[in-house]
Amino acid sequence: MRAVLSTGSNMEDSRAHLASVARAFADELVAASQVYRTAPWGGVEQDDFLNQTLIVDVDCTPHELLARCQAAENAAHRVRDVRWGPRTLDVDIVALFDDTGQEIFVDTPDLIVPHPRADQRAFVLVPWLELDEQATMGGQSVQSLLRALPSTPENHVSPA
Ligand code: PH2
Ligand code: MG
Ligand code: MG
Repeated sequence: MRAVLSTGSNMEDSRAHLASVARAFADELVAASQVYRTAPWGGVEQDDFLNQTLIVDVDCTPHELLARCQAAENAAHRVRDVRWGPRTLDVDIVALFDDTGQEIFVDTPDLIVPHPRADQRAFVLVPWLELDEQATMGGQSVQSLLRALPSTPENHVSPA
């Protein structure tokens, strides 16, 4: 199964926190985008984030992958308090594809894939497009999803 992961951090040593995820998936890593500096999305006043997108090929179920993403967050001492607020490390599953390239959809109480808000987030779409210009999600091209976003401050993304 191929997974598109979005990593983000705006607390402590954000670069190191992002790097910890690439390290945790080192043997399965297909591609890693550059690190982007991104304005906080979601209306909570907080520091800018660093965001990166990783593509990994893993041999496990979606929920096992979720557990690995949460283990990486826990290793960064992630605390869950403010929704869309500051965090040491967030590792989100953006999209999943089977070995023939067919998109995998998951809709369970603890995991929904594709990520329900990824299509609204330039900080997810821009790094993903860097890795795969032809990327699709929910049957739509990621390029068209990005073009549909307004150029508001919260969609501001630039190489870090
Ligand atoms: N994550 C959030 C909320 N807002 N904004 C940016 N720029 N980057 C993020 O990773 C991010 C966010 C909740 O997961
Ligand atoms: Mg998130
Ligand atoms: Mg998350």
